[in-house]
This record gives sequence, structure tokens and C-alpha cells, in this order.
Amino acid sequence: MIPTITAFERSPDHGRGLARDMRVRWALEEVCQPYEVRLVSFSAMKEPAHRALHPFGQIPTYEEGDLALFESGAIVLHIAERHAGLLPDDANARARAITWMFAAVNTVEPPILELVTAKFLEGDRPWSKERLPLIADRIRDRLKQLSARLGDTDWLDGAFSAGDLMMVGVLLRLKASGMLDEYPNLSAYVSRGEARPAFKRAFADQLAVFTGEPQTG
Ligand code: GTB
Repeated sequence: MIPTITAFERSPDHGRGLARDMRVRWALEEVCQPYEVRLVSFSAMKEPAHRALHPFGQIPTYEEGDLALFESGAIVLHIAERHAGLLPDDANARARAITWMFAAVNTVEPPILELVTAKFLEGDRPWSKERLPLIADRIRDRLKQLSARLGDTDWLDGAFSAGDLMMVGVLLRLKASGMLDEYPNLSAYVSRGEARPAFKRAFADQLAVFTGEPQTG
């Protein structure tokens, strides 16, 4: 059965791969699962029909027969559990890969999101100037710790896994800030993720939504 995901009709990032449908597209491309995309406007996301799929009125969602999922991490985990290629067969290695997925969304992503909120939604508040460096420090703490763990290895725990997919997906949000460049091994890690053919196909397809180019298929 071909799953359907939802994505922004007009992504605020102009298709630079920062919206969270990118992670889901990437996972589907890694496992060679064809999929369909339903584009939704900001207003349609808040309508009852979309809220029935996503209680918080957001993208991405994932529909496959009777199954409807939301939360990019849960969707990627679902894809990884049902297809070979994104989780190791060994039970302990599999548990560790899933741990990295949680670490990406639960430990590394929160301060990054705080920075986005502070910059773009609260930038005009009087306390914003003082708050931004505090948040940047919290991000740097996490990057330093992650950089130390990654060391000179290609991926976080052996072969590329859904844990790396989620971590690279989270770190991508920092590229424009220049902060990643302070940790050359993390910067190279993200580049390795972006160099994967599945990433490139997913990126091209979500960019095509914005530019109007035909999808790669
Ligand atoms: N925890 C959820 C998940 O991981 O799936 C978070 C989902 C989420 O934040 N969805 C956002 C959304 O639907 C899109 S990805 N927002 C609309 C709304 O809440 O009304 C977040 C996002 C948006 C825009 C950019 N950008 O333009 O750079 C990047 C990321």
C-alpha cells in the first residue's frame, strides 16, 4: 500500500529542507518506499479534517490504509520498523539506534527550537538580546557533547541508521547559524547525511513543491 504524507503547500523555508516532512521523505527514500504527498495550506491544517489526523494541526502526517500517524519521529520509526535498512537486526544495536532517535528530538532539538522561537517570534521583545546568547550556549553544550561522542566515526553507532537520519535532520536547522562549523566533525556528519542519494531525492522532491518542478518519482 502506498502511504500518503502531508507537507506544506508553501513552505516558509522555500523548500530548503527544514520542514519536518523532509525527515519522513528521507526515510521513505532510504527504504525505497514510493509515497504520495498531500500539500496542505496553513489554514487547512487547522480544519477538522486535518486535525483528525494531527491533533495539533501540523505537518507531517502519514496515512497507510487504516493507520494514521503524526510526529516525524514516530513516523520515521514506523517506516524503519517495517522496512529493512534503517535499523540494525541485532536487538541491542536496534535499541541504541532508537535511543539516538529520541536523543535527536528530545535532547538536541529543544534548544535549537528555542533559538528559532527567540529569534523569529520573540526577536522584538526587550529581553530577547540577553536571552539569545544563553540559548546559543545551551545549543553549544549539546553540540560539544555530541561532537565528543561522534569522534572520528561516520555515524553515531556503527552503520547509518534512523538515529542518524533524525540527528542530521535536527542539526540541519543550524546550518545557516554557522554554529555547526565550530564542530568540524558534526559539520562533516551533516554533509555525509546530505550526500546520501536518498537524502538528495527527498530534498529535490520537497524543493520541487516550491519551485513547481516535476517530482523525481
Ligand atoms: N513534533 C512535531 C514533529 O516532529 O512532527 C512538530 C511538527 C511541526 O512543528 N510541524 C510544523 C508545522 O506544521 C512544520 S515543521 N507548523 C505549522 C503550525 O504549527 O501551524 C517546523 C518548521 C516550519 C518551518 C520551517 N522553516 O520554514 O524553516 C522549518 C521547520
